[in-house]
Amino acid sequence: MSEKPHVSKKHPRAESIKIRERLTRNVETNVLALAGLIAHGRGEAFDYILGEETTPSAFKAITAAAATILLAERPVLSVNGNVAALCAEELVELSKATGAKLEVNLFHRLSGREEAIEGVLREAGADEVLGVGGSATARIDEVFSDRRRVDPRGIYAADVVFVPLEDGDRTEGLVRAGKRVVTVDLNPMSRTAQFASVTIVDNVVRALPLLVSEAERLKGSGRVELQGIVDEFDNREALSDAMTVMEKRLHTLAEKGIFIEPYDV
Ligand code: PTJ
Repeated sequence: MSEKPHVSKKHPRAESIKIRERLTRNVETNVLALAGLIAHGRGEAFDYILGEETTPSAFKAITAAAATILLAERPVLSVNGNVAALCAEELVELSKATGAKLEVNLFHRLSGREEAIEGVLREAGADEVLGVGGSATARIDEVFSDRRRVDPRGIYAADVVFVPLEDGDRTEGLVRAGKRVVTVDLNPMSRTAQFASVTIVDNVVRALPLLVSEAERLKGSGRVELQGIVDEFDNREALSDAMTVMEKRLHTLAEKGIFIEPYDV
């Protein structure tokens, strides 16, 4: 086990360091792929530029995401190592609030990882976890990585798939296969962010609790109201807003050059 460094609560990056420690521990338990650490670093860089808070347009996307999942007939929440490490409880809560199934689907299908992730989800309260071991027997031809192997009861049959913190081509493949895709991605320029039906440009750590409470709030609503929310949402606008927030923030900071205040030790 790696040693845990002492980090003062007053450290200005204490939260971010705690999350990194959690991810590192999850590499040791086989939940997180090593590449997951690199993916997180990329996300953090975008979060820094975004201002590390949920923007109003990300919140709109969260509401549209909740409505999309609630409207689905066969929704599935796809779980990889990073989201399992960061938000297992919220994924289980979202699954219970919406009736969506949980399926492990990995880019790096290394031995023991699916079972390790299943363990984390079950510990967080999941009753059923699809996609583990021999159960990923179906194949989505439109997807070009190992992620094409899916559970026939889950992603294969799904009409809506939630794929938070995702890599490259899969979203495109799922959309080509006729599914609606909801994602959370801090990089509004990624292929996933660009091809999804609903992209929440936010950190999963902030977005998932909000998504659960929006799903809880909306679950008693009628289909017409939910459909209205979905129809009103425009992903192009959401991505454009996220990029504009980043551009404006960089512009404001660029005018100052030095903007960080020293902190009291
Ligand atoms: O567990 P596996 O084997 O399925 O692998 C999962 C990873 C994430 C390693 C794999 O899918 C991958 O390599 O992903 P990418 O291509 O690095 O894409 C991850 C995307 O998520 C990038 O656009 C990051 O900016 C974004 N991201 C990283 N951390 C966060 C994030 N978005 C939201 N919240 C985060 N905490």
